Amino acid sequence: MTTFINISEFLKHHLQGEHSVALNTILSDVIEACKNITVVIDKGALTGNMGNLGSENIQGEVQKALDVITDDIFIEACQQSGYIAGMASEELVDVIEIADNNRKNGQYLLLFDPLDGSSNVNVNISVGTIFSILKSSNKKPELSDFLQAGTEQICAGYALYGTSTTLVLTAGSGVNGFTLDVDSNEFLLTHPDMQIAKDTQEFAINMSNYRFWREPVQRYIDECLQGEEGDRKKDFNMRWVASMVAEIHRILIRGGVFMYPTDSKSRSGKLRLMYEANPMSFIVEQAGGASTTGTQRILEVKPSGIHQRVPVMMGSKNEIERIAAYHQVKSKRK
Ligand code: FDP
Repeated sequence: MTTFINISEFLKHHLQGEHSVALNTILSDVIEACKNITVVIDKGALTGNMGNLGSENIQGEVQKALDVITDDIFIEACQQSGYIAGMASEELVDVIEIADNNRKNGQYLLLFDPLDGSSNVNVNISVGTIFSILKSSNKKPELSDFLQAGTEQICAGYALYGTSTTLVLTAGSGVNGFTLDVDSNEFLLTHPDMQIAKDTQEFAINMSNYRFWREPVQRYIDECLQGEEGDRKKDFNMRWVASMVAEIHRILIRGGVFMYPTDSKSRSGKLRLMYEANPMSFIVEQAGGASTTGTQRILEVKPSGIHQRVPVMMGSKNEIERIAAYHQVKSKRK
């Protein structure tokens, strides 16, 4: 039988340098939060928590009961390490203050989306938690301290609550994936050094938005759909789970591109820079993939707001470079 190393053993050796002690502590809280979230998600409809709350989050999206429950779990588990100076959640308008006695070594900021893809939760499709860790120059951080480009991230990761719970992490030296063993309640290293294939024949996009996209995105998708008979001379497959964590995990396992571009409805895309685009871009780049808004590397976008949205295209490097090149071609439209 194969024996797998558990996540705490792995992190003890893997995390090196000035942040290693703090990251070990912060990540052990994040791991606890993800285990607790697994429990509430696994209970499903049995707890009566699968419906809408009737409230909206900062993005104007209807909140599910589980959005709020998982947000509370994450905050509760992660606010007492002593290393976190402040937190920000996709679900909350303002940044989360940490009590004075809980931020003695408060040098880090934790940003998270506790339940990404939550519109899937009551139809039993995979959802996830995404997080990002930044350094804080301020022990009592203000909003402006959070507005750092993605290149400043020290660590990022996600938990995917799918057929099994999987945790995928990067601290800037590769990407590693762990599976939650339900017998020992431990995350075990099952996917060391994850790499995204440079080429792919699979794309993920919400096709119902086709008429709202800009020309470069329409061109790329048109060519994929033309398949062997078109310029690309190969057939493509399409997947759309409508759950970003599930799509990115698939891309880490077997390649592909994930796109949520800007469109004439939203103007800025749907996904959040700080809670979704940045952490996922860090992971994707660390696994040898690429990530762009179309015109700029996502990790270099200077944030203007904590809940800012950006167009997102990420995954297999050669395809993302092609999409970015299409954005350089001058529009033929008036
Ligand atoms: P959701 O609204 O369910 O939270 O984060 C936004 C997100 O899900 C992504 O996880 C997902 O990829 C996308 O929105 C789905 O968008 P569509 O509803 O347009 O399919």
